[in-house]
Amino acid sequence: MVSDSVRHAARLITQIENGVPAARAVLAELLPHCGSAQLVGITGPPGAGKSTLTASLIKELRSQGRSVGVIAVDPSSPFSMGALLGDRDRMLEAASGDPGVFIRSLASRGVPGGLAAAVNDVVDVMDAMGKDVVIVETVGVGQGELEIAKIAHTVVLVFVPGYGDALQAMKAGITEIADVVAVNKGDLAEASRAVQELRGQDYVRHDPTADRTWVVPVQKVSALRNEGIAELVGLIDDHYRFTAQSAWRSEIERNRRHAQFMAFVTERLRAELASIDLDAFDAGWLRDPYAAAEEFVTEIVKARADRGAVGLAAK
Ligand SMILES: Nc1nc2c(ncn2[C@@H]2O[C@H](COP(=O)(O)OP(=O)(O)OP(=O)(O)O)[C@@H](O)[C@H]2O)c(=O)[nH]1
Ligand SMILES: [Mg+2]
Repeated sequence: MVSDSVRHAARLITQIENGVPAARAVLAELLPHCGSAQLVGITGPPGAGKSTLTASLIKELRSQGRSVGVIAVDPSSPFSMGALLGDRDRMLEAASGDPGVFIRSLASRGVPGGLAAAVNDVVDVMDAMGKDVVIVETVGVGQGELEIAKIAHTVVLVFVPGYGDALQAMKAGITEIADVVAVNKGDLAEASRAVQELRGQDYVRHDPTADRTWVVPVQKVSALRNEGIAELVGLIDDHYRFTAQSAWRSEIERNRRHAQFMAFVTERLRAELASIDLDAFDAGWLRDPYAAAEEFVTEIVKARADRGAVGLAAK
């Protein structure tokens, strides 16, 4: 039995995905009910075991009586579609009809306002539904992981032993985004060495709002065998509590609203600009498109400044 609220949420998420304007009014109504969910990002290279780990996190969190929302962000390449279906199977098995779990995948293709904003919107939906923890799984290649870092309270980087060339990139990723490192496939022999090597590095995260640092813990897990999962949840919770001891956590909330604001402004301006009839302008844009563009933007900024609004240039 699917409850009405789940049905509403599912419909709203589809509207968000398709950029249906009406969704924004509903989201605005949800906002006062947001802010209590703990947001966890799971990222890492393809095949690291993120989905398997998410499935075991669901099980662990449920055994602690905590409700869970999951957003699986599907990279746009068609080849990943099979993997995604596999992901969903694994997660659905973990959820198997449990009303305390709500899982949605988001296709990164063609979300009009951009994927990061859509993920933020869906996080709000799950937050307003009362989910205690919302997990966002993305493949950490390129931009995805940086954007997720701005969405989650705690980013778990899933590391796999024996990745060779990827190691350096992973290490860069640790310093940039990881709050907690999970060395997955701990059942494989190489895992212990990877854990030792990473623990020797003492990665830290700087609280952007206060003069203090968080030492990034490295936890060995086996998602497949459900080992180290309770410990990992403990570390995620430790980090979440740490963010509450300064303005760090509210800074994360600010970043999420900022991403939504910017995404919408960008989308709206793009639509407005597309409807401009350049032939009605003087021909300056034909001779020097950049200078004409600069002048055009300056005019808009000036118009805002003239009426006392904070200008775009007011940085
Ligand atoms: N030995 C071992 N294999 C694992 C473990 N966790 C996941 N795997 C295997 O690794 C493969 C990839 O797992 P996924 O969970 O799909 O990895 P993913 O990071 O979600 O992959 P993408 O979403 O495609 O990027 C699967 O064959 C899993 O069975 C583990 O703890 N130990
Ligand atoms: Mg996956």
